[in-house]
Amino acid sequence: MTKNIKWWQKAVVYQVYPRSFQDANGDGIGDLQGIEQRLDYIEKLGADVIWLNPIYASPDKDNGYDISDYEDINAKFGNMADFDRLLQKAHDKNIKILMDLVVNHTSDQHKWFIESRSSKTNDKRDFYIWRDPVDGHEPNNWGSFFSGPAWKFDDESGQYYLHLFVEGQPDLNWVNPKVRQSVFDMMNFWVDKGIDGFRMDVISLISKPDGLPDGEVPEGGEYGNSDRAVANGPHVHEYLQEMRQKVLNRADMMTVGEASGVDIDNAIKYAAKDTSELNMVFQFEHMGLDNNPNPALGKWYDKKVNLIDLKQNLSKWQNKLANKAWNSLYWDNHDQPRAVSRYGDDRPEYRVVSAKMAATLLHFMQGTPYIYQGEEIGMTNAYNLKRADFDDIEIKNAFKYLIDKDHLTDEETMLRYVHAKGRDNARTPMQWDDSQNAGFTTGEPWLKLNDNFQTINAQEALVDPQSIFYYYQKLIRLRHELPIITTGTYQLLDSDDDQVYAYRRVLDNEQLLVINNFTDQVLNRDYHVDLNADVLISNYEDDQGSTLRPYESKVYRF
Ligand code: TEU
Ligand code: CA
Repeated sequence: MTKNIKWWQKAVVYQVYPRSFQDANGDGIGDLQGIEQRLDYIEKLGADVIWLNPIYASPDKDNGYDISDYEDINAKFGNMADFDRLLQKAHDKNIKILMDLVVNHTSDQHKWFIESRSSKTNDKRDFYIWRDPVDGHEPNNWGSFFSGPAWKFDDESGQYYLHLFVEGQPDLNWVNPKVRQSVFDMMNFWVDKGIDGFRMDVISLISKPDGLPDGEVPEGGEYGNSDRAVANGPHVHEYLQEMRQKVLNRADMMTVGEASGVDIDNAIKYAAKDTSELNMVFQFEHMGLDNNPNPALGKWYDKKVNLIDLKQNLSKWQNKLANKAWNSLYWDNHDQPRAVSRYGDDRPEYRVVSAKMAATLLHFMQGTPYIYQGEEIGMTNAYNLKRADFDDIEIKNAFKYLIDKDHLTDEETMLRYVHAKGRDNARTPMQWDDSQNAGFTTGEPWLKLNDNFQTINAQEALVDPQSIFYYYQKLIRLRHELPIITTGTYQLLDSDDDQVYAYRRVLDNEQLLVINNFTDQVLNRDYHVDLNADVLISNYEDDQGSTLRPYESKVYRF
């Protein structure tokens, strides 16, 4: 097996959210030149690949996920020459670049949509999903992912168009072969530039079910669940195989599909070993374990995940994908709260130790790990932001619909939920140092900073040999050095222990025992470890055997 390992199976990805990473020209918005200035930092961490969130021309209704020109750069971030230089500089350092591919939808300002909307007989009409009203209403009951209906009425032509996300993000009609060919041509434009792969936005949603049937309405909710109605539609695998033939096979690329609504069986099809489609998917099941028990509130909730549920879920993915497909490993990204706040403990006395615990838990699993910018210094959720400070359309709509319209919750509770789950927790500017605006910008930052930047920042981390940064650096190095981390089998220990997450990795005669105390308690657990066993990595300086201190994490190697 070791011989057939692909480069992306040993790689660690560092995700950069360009808007919030580094501003080079003082306009308060991160940009490509800023990323270039910080390449040394990413190189020092040791990541192999950078995934860039969308940098294409966009009216920014959903922070770049509404693209108006796929072959142009958002002027806020720079221009194509800046991109070409960044790619070159990254490649000079042996760092690869993964581009975000957003092709379930475009912006309503994309020239295809402008034409499509112009008349019912325009030859781009069929590039999008237009339907007549039914009894004066929306064609079906689907809700937008970001609250409200998924259909927008167009006065001019008297039809509705589908937008699974916000109004400014009309869904492309993948049934139309001209749409597919246009997307593949555009992808080839980027492949020809020498990029190293794609992260594919909501790729599980591109094939809509025939006849667009209503979705199931959650109890207390108003709209049908469009995620469940649409995900893994009838032709999605066919379209991805076509993409593989026409684009992906042209180079040695890495692909990861963002796959909301995907279960194990589907993931095995998307990410099968034969690579007829994608290399791996981002599954969402573990992201939903701490959802609100009231389905109408969805993710908006502030209770921590139950460890047994988490173990069951992650172990299922580890075991069932083994030898069949490939896992991606992530705690957070630009859509999720901060890892240490959600899976660790961001109180000052536990922040560092618990961030390292969460990192250990994830990084010894099988799959390709993703580190979201700031995770490597233990950045926390942004509790100082108030309703008026938020920028994210999902958060704004949630306040608007769930409080103002549906009255599902009150403002104070909603704010608590947003502090626990809102996307802006991840999007506050990167904390580089303790100077004004954390070294992110000399101007006015586009989104308020987390007010803890004076204590939590990269400069601080880089001078402290015990920092979270150096811990991640070591995790990455170990993955590069020890094949067992990539190829070993996975075995969960004590599945009913709701305080400690322990597992083994096994390869031939070699073994790793990974032990993580998920609580702030001192615990006692005996894993019958030989006193002479080597501790490969730990977040405490000494080993106290069966005594596990708060959030203690250690890995033995036999
Ligand atoms: O996210 C898709 C997705 O599934 C999200 O709706 C997710 O459920 C939500 O953000 C959790 O709060 C992708 C992108 O990552 C996201 O940033 C975009 O807004 C979205 O697609 C639309 O392109
Ligand atoms: Ca800028």
